[in-house]
Amino acid sequence: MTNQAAAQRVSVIGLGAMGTALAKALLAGGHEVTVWNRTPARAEALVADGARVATSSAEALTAADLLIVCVLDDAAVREHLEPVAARLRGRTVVNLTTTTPEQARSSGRWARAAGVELIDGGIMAIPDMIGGPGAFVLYSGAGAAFARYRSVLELFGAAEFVGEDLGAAAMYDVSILGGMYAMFAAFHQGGAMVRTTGGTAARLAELMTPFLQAMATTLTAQAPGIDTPAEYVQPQSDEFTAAAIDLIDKSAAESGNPTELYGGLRRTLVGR
Ligand code: FVH
Repeated sequence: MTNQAAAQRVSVIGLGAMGTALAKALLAGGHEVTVWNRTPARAEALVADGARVATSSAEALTAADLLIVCVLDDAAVREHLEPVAARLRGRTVVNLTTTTPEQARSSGRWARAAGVELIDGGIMAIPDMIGGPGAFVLYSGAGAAFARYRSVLELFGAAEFVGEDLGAAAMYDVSILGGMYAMFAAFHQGGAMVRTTGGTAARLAELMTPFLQAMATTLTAQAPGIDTPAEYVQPQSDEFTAAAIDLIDKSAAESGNPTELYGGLRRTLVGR
């Protein structure tokens, strides 16, 4: 990835697997990076790459204009940011810690009161992917700050701004992950089902993968059914979809497998 951002002073708070990858991407991009981690040993490896190590979170949080926070959870974020809120006025915080949408909005309330520009982010990548072509990160919140720092944030992967509502990035994030887990659950259930016929999950994977890839390309065409339902003519009737799901449910029951997955799918897709 090429990135021509002017060198910025950036602090990274949290050097777990993901925070370390983010700090490395910033250093590789030529930025002046201060890092802090609760367990100091994790920061040492980054010194050789050019990072400066802060001795406290407060020091790191006041050492730069752009603050990247990537710790375990919302409680850890608050533990370190709220005590120094008064010293963060005018700075931009990009919180890449996974939170719920409501936690992100709640952080927005203290940030507004403190004069901090807050951007919430959802990372759609694992640490090894950071800075590579497949990685993307969802952002929401302070749009002007996002525009200002976009080229820095693009060092992590493609930067997708999804709205000024601070909860938006987290909501897109959990929705995408929900799609992934629904697919995994259906594969695990299907694997158990085909094994009752002498088949294998490995063979199912071979056959299911290209079919699901093709089905994924229909999501955009289905979106108006959710966004503007009054104008949408669905290609398959609810009766057809309900009957198809009932057939899967019956096949699961006949093979001695659980059926709760399909009841939920049916209620979501056809409302009953
Ligand atoms: N790793 C991934 O694939 C996912 C991709 C999607 C986004 N997540 C989220 O990123 C956050 C950090 O994840 P991580 O992979 O870096 O997690 P760990 O390697 O377990 O590191 C956790 C760091 O959090 C620090 N920490 C925990 N509690 C506190 C606290 N109370 N105060 C300060 N820091 C805290 C921990 O410090 P230490 O244990 O080394 O002292 C690590 O730096 C996370 O929200 C994922 O959901 C990653």
